[in-house]
Amino acid sequence: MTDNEGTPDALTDGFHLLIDALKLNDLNTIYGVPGIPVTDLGRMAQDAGIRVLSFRHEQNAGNAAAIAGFLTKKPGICLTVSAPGFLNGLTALAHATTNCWPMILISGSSEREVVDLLQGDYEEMDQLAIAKPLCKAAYRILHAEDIGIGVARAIRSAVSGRPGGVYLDIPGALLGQVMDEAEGAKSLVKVIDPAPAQIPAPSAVSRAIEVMKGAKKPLIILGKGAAYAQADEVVREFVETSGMPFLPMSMAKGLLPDNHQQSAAAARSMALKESDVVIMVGARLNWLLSHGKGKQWGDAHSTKFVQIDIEPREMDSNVEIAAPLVGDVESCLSALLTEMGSSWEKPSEDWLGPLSVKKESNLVKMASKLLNNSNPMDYHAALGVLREIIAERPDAMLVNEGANTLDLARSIINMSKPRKRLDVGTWGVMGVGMGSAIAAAVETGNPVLAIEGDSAFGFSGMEVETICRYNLPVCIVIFNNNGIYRGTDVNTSGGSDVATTVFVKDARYDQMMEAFGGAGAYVTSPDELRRAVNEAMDSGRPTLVNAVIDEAAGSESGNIGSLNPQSVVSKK
Ligand code: OXT
Ligand code: ADP
Ligand code: MG
Repeated sequence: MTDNEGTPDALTDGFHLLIDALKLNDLNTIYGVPGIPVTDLGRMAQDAGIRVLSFRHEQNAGNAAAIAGFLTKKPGICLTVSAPGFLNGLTALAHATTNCWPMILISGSSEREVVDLLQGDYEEMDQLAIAKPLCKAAYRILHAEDIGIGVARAIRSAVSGRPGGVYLDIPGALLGQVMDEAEGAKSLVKVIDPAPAQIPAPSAVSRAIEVMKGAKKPLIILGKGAAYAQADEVVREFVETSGMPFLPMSMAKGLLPDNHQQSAAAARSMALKESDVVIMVGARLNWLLSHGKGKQWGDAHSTKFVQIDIEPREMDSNVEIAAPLVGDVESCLSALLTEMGSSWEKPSEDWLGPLSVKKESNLVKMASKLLNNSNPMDYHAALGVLREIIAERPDAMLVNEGANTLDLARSIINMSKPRKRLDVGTWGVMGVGMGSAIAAAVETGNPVLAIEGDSAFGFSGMEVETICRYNLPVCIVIFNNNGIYRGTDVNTSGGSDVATTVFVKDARYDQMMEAFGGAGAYVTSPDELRRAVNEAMDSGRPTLVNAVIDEAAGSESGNIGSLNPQSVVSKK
């Protein structure tokens, strides 16, 4: 190509256009694993000032991108190679979609001509077709001049309405396609107002107010959609103006401090069972809330629901919603506040009094358990220590997965700021821990405490090398009870294999961190645990604390043992 004077025109290519399109939209971090055909893309992105974090497995990179989406309201970017790398990333993309977090999985792929004739290309797979049912939207870009619009479409799909995961298919040849640099620059799109406010209809607001006014025992449930919305001030104002007790779902903890007077978290069962009107704010009536019916809700099917959600199809998903309020959390709560005015009648002591008695009794029961100084430690003894450490560091990020390790940490460790608690989410999925910890450190710059069951940690444990490589301020505490739920199961067949839930006894996970230059600690008492974790959180040095937990202390599946099907046939 030449211009009028005969000098060569400046050229660009697919690599540069993709990088420029991401940067133009302030997407400045990529989580991924390099390889054909995206190795140079990662190198060039790094060279262009994007932070490119290379992981040891795509699922962990994808989980990092998913959490980055939750924390920032911008799509987290995960970059993978074709077929196997793509599939490794796909679980995380589905996880992001299920949790309503924005994420874009960008995967290199083989050429259409070869894939569609099934001619056996290197890592051949019809990735677009496979991704489609597992995410919110899936696109393929075939021409360099479409990269700008393709990336824009992916961003808008990920963050607008109910957020979710988007797949972007990048055939290898696209990256090498060449076009005029000026034309290329013109083809890029800066997405304007990617997640527009969604204002609720005035009639829907009035209906909600009427239902709220009729309540004798109202309850607010805050979900991780409310945390995602970053409408923290309005949420606080709504809760405090209403005077209603509130329950935070796991990742909504800290939206208002857990020690807030109106928190009913320590009287959860009573609050759910006895409330007559429940205002759902960015939370779904899924399995985590017993689908809004049954014993947990007092069996009478008399609870009336007001539901605030950006997704209209969420309404009536499980039970009738008396007052659907479709819109974003900030707009809906602001509209409610306007109608409530300054003289809103707060709930009566007939409701708040007994609730607070129940709450106090659970708090007292809990307090005594936390002082347990047993050796080996039980969950309460160890979590009592970590609770203090988090209380002293309100800005620290808390990552949490496991079964007992998850359920007990959720109720024991108070959160005092929004979006500080990251856990297994809607699927209860193990393996999100290290991806979440890495993204938490990268996106916030704050110290991270990852409280991990020994099984949970194993799903993404190799990323300790990644944590050391990038020198991230992550302290992992492994609750080592020698297995899944407990380390005490026996193989009843009499064979020599250990039981299916049991691991190598007294494994030295701490040495994994030491192998890569981080600090390891092996602790058996609350005092040793306190010392090791404080030192790690203060120094910011990558650390793994192997906390020995009584192998008999846990229960099957933690708090959700009732979900296990029971066999009625006795074989012996
Ligand atoms: O009101 P009542 O009296 O009822 O009391 C409640 C509260 O009021 C009270 N409370 C308090 N009291 C005092 N003070 C305070 N501050 C306080 N706060 C609350 O405490 C009780 C309980 O309150 P809570 O927790 O709020 O309420 P509850 O009833 O538990 O809430 C219900 C739920 C459903 C909302 C809640 O339980 C919840 O969110 N659960 C999430 C559960 C979950 O997702 N679990 C993870 C999955 S389990 C299983 O699937 C596992 N696997 C299989 C597997 C998975 N998941 N993924 C993949 C990819 N492959 C396989 C595996 C392999 S777990 C697992 C590994 C497990 O082993 P580990 O070694 O990792 O872990 P360990 O178990 O430690 O060994
Ligand atoms: P939890 O597990 O904490 O109960 P869920 O993930 O089940 O939370 O529910 C989150 C809900 O929040 C989803 O239904 C989602 O559509 C909704 N949501 C996400 N972002 C917003 C927003 N900005 N405004 C309103 N609703 C939102
Ligand atoms: Mg365990």
